[in-house]
Amino acid sequence: TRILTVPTQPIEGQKPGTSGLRKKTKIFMTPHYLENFTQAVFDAIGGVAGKVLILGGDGRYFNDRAVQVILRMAAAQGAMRVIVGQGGILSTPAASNLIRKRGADGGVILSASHNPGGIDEDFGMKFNGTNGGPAPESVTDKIFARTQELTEYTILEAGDVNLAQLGEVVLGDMTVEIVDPVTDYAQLMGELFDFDAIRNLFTGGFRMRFDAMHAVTGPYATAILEGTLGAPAGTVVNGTPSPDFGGGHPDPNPVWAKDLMDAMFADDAPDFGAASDGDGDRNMIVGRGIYVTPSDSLAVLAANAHLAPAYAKGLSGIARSMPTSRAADRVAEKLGIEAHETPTGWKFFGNLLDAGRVTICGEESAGTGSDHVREKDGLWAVLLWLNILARRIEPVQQILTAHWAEYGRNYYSRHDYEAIPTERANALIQRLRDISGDLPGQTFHGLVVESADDFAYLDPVDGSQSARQGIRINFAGGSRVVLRLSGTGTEGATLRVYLERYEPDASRHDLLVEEALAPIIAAAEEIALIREFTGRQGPDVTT
Ligand code: VG1
Ligand code: CO
Repeated sequence: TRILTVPTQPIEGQKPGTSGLRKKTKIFMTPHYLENFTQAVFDAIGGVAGKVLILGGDGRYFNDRAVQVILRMAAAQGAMRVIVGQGGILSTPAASNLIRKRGADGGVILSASHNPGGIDEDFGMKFNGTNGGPAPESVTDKIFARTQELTEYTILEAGDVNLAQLGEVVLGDMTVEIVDPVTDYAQLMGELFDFDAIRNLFTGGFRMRFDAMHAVTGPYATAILEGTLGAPAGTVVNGTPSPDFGGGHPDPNPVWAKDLMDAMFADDAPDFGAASDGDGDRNMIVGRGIYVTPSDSLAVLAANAHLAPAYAKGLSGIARSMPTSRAADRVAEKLGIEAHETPTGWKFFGNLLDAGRVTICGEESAGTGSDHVREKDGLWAVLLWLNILARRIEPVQQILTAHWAEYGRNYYSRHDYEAIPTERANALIQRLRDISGDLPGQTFHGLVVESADDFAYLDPVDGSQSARQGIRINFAGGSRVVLRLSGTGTEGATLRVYLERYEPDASRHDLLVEEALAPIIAAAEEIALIREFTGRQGPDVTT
């Protein structure tokens, strides 16, 4: 084996977004593209010589090739050991767990998460640090800076490593350790939850449907739910990962997981439904005849977490991303614990979790997690729900109704305008920045603006600042609109409009969400001129 030094040039646009670098797969496959970004990551962390890394991805198209390239580059640059999931597969939370458990110096995760996969769809890559969490902005800024000055990279001249076989193989001077992707993760779940109680639930005839959406959680869910917990065979559907996720969007929401919604609203619906995304860090929760919004799920999980062994001592605090509904804040208030509001993206929770300031975190985009790893964790959320259901023996519907009666209901919806011209999206946001100072006191569709700003975050742990994280428009009475541009898309810009109405009165907790939010939607249009700027009559996706 020889080490090759390959001359290269900076490639434009290798800027990590909300969650790593995401591009069309074909872009990632162009010569030097993957290699350049990998080199930039290695350089940004001070090289990989003598280090231990975790490596794996969600199995989407090009995962298998990319893993081999990264292994050869790590070997060429003196890494001591790379621990890879069998077949190059690791879910995002499982990778986070392995980094922590094995005391690794970090990990590379190959995924574009909920974005579709395939040669004509999306691919992605992100780096997680020693705590198991996504690299903070200070590191992603360094990575981006390195992509703009690269002149060469090094790679070992060698054939592919056989990743099908568990065990250790040598690549140059580096050890490649191939591990089962599920084992360590499944063990961790067993430590957190009351598996006996959940097993009894299933023995008692409780029925569930878990839709893995042809993505990475299939093997994890099958092993844990059907294997360890004794759920009947067939509980997990679409459980075999495929490189293009069966041609669908592996995005667990009522639009892309419509089959699950249909099953849960049918006459013979099971008791509980759930789904996860491409890389296994998101979750969707559906009861019989009722969809649980991720924001409500976060609040309910926080309020009931003490029913699971790992959280029996109580929570230190709760964090949510800024656009996530404020339902969780009310739970924190009642529990007398800290509540934090962070910018979108899991990387902003890392410091709070490391410092022990929060135990549970969540995002409106179907992400929930805790201090057990440093990523959101789809199956974790499902298991916490199951643990709660096993202890409360109540339908999901009843748990939600009781929660709303106690805390009030935060009606919530997100409208996405996808692939709109970037200049128009930027202009819309810029205009809101410009007028936000004048909004307070004005009335739109009967709603009085109380405050408006472009959210800026000051990290209370390390003092780092992140500005321009989205426009917040708060109305009197606890309702609000948030507007921001997505940082995970690969085509034009995606405008996200987050709509929230707080309703304390229990006699008004069973409205249709669209009806409950109608005044907020109208006010958002009047303030932000969405139709005019986007040229669209309505959102592409409503969740
Ligand atoms: C979206 C979500 C955000 C989430 C991110 C990564 O980002 O809104 O909450 O953390 O995806 O999730 P954006 O910038 O497009 O709004 V995943 O499961 O795609 O890694
Ligand atoms: Co994901």
